[in-house]
Amino acid sequence: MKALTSVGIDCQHFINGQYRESLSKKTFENINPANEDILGSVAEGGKEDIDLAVSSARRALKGRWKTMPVTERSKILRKVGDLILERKEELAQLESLDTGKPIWLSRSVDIPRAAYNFHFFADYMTSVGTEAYQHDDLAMNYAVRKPVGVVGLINPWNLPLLLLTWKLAPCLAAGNTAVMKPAEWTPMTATVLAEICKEAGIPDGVVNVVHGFGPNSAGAALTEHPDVDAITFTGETTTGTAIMKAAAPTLKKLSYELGGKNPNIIFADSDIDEVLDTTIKSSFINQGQVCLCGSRIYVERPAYDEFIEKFKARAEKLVVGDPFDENTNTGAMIGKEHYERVLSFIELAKEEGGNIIVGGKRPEGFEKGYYLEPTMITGLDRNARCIREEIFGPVVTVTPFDLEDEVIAQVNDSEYGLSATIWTNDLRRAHRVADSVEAGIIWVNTWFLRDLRTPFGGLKQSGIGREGGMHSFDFYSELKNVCIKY
Ligand code: NAD
Ligand code: 6OD
Repeated sequence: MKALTSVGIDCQHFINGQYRESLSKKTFENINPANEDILGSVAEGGKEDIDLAVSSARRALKGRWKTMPVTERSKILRKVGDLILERKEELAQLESLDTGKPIWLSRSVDIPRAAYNFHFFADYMTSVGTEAYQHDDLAMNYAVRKPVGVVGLINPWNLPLLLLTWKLAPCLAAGNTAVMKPAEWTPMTATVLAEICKEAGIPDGVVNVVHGFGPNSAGAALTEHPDVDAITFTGETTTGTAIMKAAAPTLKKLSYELGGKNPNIIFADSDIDEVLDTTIKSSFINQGQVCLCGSRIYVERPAYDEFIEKFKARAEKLVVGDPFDENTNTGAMIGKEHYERVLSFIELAKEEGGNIIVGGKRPEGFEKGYYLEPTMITGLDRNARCIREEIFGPVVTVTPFDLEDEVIAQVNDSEYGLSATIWTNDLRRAHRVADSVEAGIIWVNTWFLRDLRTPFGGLKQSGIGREGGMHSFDFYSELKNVCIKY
């Protein structure tokens, strides 16, 4: 592993190509969720740091980044991906320290995918075109793509580098400059990414990072800033509402990837063992803290008892523990406040008449750290809060159903519409149910199988707009139409 030279474990802002402390000199502590130790200090950004970062991004927008030939910009972005891979082990360790996720997960998913986000958009950008329309014999119209300008990127803590790069790569590919506000609980990999971007040849001021909190802090200052042209946000639905209000007076372009309460619909004609291989992951990977996790499981009645028995047996075998132990299946949850909130949902489930079939408590032998046994709850009514609200932890509810129409009605009776998984060997039913379920992303007989060209995003309260391939380019570009009269 390369030594942690650039940032150590203390995190500073990165503005105009330089690491720097907050103008106020304020810092806050970064806590290791696995043992509650202090990992280091983080610069606490405020309005004045955001002002500095935005003016640096604005200046850089007039520089060579925007006018650079696409092939050159593409080469630099490819280099960012290469450097992420070169520093994969260091980044994986920082990600697991910050989040409490198992090191194997950081090594196999978070960091390789962060590199791939850059590699993918570096390639994709070289073939992005625009529209042209011949207007009879009167005129020719053609559209040109321009960068939107200075973009604010606000990110959550669950997949810190993966989600940040998912936004940053297309943002830069389209010629914009960026001010990133990583989640306060996970500042480390974003701090290293800034250095990587500089090393790859991205000019100073194009990529800026300001750490800090959301409301009344760096996050709010970024969304309110009159010189920021667009905000791309991934996080909770309620935060999305706050950002929309703050961004309204300056009419910013917005892209939202928000919360979910994703259904997993299992028909009895499926192979239950194959279903379980994936469903255990879609329930508990990353301690259930993935927006796409299938937290509401519906099982067709003939398969229900077998599913419950086998799911319980598999969940009991999962090893909860030290994120740096290679045998750990699920590590620690992100922090105290979130941990207590998830535990309060388990208490609520009991009050709502639910049965805790497996899990529901801190595993034995852990006095410190935010550990929770993988938890399955049955017996809840469709109006129970645990069925309706996003818990965002290793907690799933399981409900039997008899009829296809009945399960579709239950599944769609939700404020959310991010993703859904359908398990069946009946092709016609797969098409029918996929068509009827209200979600932006549907997986049939699989889960989280990603092709980065596809539209990614949610319906209803789960988001606005789509990311991925051309959809990302459309968000990060302004289209200008030129009409030339013959
Ligand atoms: P969060 O909304 O609390 O915070 C996300 C980011 O927003 C953080 O950087 C935070 O500091 C900032 N923020 C908070 N309040 C703000 C404000 N008023 N103004 C500006 N910025 C503000 O979300 P979280 O707890 O970090 O993440 C978990 C949530 O994210 C879950 O709801 C999950 O479903 C969702 N999520 C969705 C997707 C998706 O693709 N749809 C992906 C990952 C996570
Ligand atoms: O795979 C992706 O592109 C993506 N945005 C995943 C989001 C996961 C949410 O936690």
